[in-house]
Amino acid sequence: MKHLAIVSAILAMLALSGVARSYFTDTALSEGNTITTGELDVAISKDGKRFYNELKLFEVENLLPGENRTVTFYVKNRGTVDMGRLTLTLNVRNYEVKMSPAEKEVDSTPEEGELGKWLTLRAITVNGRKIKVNETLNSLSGKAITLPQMLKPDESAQVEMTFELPKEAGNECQTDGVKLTIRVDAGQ
Ligand SMILES: [Ca+2]
Ligand SMILES: [Ca+2]
Repeated sequence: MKHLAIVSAILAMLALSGVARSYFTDTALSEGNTITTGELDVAISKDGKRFYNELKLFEVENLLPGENRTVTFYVKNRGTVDMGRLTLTLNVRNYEVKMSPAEKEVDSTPEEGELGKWLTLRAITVNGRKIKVNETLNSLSGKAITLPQMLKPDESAQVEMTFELPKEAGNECQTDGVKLTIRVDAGQ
């Protein structure tokens, strides 16, 4: 009986020391961790220096049949994300600037311009790399044209668009105009 009492006393001591035990400990802590999303921001410029989200880029005047004109502008990645896809979409609105006497004889629609039926986007050149387009502005209106260019953050590209009024264009598009809206869409 005495033997058993000693054993249980030892067990009780062990249990007590378990509650009060003390070892070295250590902890590492990391606070303030965040996950945010990047910014995709495309901008345009006339001179490649100052970039804007909205900007009129060019005005072409006194174009004659048989002539072509090239306009130049710049597109920049102002965000923090690589741009893997860049497209241009033209929206074309035709108008009559006025009805010249020669035009009146062949144009029966004084409210509606005819220039976009003839005016042709020959090519787009991006950083010296030319893509042939060869479509009239009316047929291009609303279609996205993919540019052969990727842009890393802070990179910009020079874009040239060459327009031509074919020599076959007749008097119906004398003193006509097109208003072009160019939308630049960028994607990852
Ligand atoms: Ca007309
Ligand atoms: Ca006309």
